[in-house]
Amino acid sequence: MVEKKVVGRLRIRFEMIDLRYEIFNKTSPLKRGARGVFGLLIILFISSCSTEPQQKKTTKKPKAKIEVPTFNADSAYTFVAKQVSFGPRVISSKGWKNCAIWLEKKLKTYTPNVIVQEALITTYDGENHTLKNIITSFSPEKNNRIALFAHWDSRHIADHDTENQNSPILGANDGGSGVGVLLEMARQFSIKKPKIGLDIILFDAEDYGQPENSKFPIMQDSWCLGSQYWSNNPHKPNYFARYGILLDMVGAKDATFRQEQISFYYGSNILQKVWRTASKLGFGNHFVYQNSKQIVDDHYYVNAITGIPTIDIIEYDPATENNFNKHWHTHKDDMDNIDKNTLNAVGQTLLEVIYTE
Ligand code: AHN
Ligand code: ZN
Repeated sequence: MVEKKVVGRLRIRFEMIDLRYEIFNKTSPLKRGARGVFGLLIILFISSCSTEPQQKKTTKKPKAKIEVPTFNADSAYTFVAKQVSFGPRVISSKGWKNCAIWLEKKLKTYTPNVIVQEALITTYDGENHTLKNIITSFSPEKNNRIALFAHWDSRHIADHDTENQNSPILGANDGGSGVGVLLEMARQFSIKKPKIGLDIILFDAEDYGQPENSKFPIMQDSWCLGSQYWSNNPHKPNYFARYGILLDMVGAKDATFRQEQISFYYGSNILQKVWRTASKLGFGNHFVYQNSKQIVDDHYYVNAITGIPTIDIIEYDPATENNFNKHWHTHKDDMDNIDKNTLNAVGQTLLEVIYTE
């Protein structure tokens, strides 16, 4: 029954097609002539349209070339040295207090829009502290914005050193370098205003994470306390940025950066943009087209909590056991661990990305 019905319908359809075919072929000569004239008109119309863009091209003004400022690596280096001069920047310590005062003051010379966000935290060792996230905004009224992140604290212990493991480190590279690059960028933004809005967010208490041999009960999410707080409590209600870039350990000699897993998962297009820009500028020796394993860093919390796609530019050293910089979490992470060429590669790449947005 069903089959018959279908066959019947099919037959009707075929018949209709036949009918249309016949009508088409049996059109009167008058109708065919009219169709020819109409076709000619269409061809004339299309050809007149197609010449239009060419005419426009010749009268169009050449697009103004965007002047991207030159990153000053000497200035960035000085900013790293200044932070290190305060000593270790461990939460609640003297060096940390003085550095916070200096950072706020320095950033206020570039824009009045500087906020110090404070929050009570308890670290894995049961201590209570008030953290300070230092947040600077350029063109805060703009919706089209990018967020730049780094952590400004330094580690309270040297758990990867062979000596003096219980004393805090200077963190020239781990802490100082990312902030140094961002301070120099802030200086550039104050000289030449980019088209887009920018937020420079310096996280506190990134590096107070629980060490492997800790005698305290295991605490989840003991690292990145400043970024966790900010992600849950952004400095502005409903804050959003198109994307974010985190800088961590961006100052060591011959440092290489790989495409880190979490960054790739949340922001592969940003990774491509940054890596492509770096190779265009001749920094392909630093920005290597290779993947690296996932690193739980501030960008992980920003991605997971805020939904702002954020990448991490972080040194990857295949020669070390932990794949971080060879002086990672040791007392050798001092100014001797900082190289202006690396600061420049990162800073100039980011300026190019930002000013061409
Ligand atoms: C961990 O070692 C879990 N994350 C690396 C994040 C980090 C530490 N960045 C700088 N210091
Ligand atoms: Zn660290």
